[in-house]
Amino acid sequence: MSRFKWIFGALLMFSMVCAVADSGPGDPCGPNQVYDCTMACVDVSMTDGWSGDGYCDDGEWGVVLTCPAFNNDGGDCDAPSLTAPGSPCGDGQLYDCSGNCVDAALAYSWIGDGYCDDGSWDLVLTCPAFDNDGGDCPEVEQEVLLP
Ligand SMILES: [Ca+2]
Ligand SMILES: [Ca+2]
Repeated sequence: MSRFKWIFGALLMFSMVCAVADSGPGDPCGPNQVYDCTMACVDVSMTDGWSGDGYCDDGEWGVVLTCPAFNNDGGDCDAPSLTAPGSPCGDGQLYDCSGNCVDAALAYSWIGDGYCDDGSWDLVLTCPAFDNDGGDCPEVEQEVLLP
């Protein structure tokens, strides 16, 4: 009898493990709740209402919908905009950090030249695509290092 119970228990454990493994993003995890792409249990209203709302839900607002189960957030997180800083916009030209089409050679010659190009001289290079103007501009937020 005890052996039978042990087998039954093992089978129960096995089926529970399988049930958990079978769950994936989009599957229910409670009343009106489903798993998001990180398997976090969130309200259905968030996954249904936020998919395809024009905002990329990659975790910034607490819900991650960037997976096939949510159709990659209804397309909200598709390829970066065509005006992304550093993207080419013509012959020898690229977009600066404000989305203006500027001369690529000029932009690159200004990166790290010691002047902070935050728009004062037309070009805006203060974004990660240009390594924050090669370090010409002071960081807005300095991390305070504690001794
Ligand atoms: Ca969205
Ligand atoms: Ca500069």
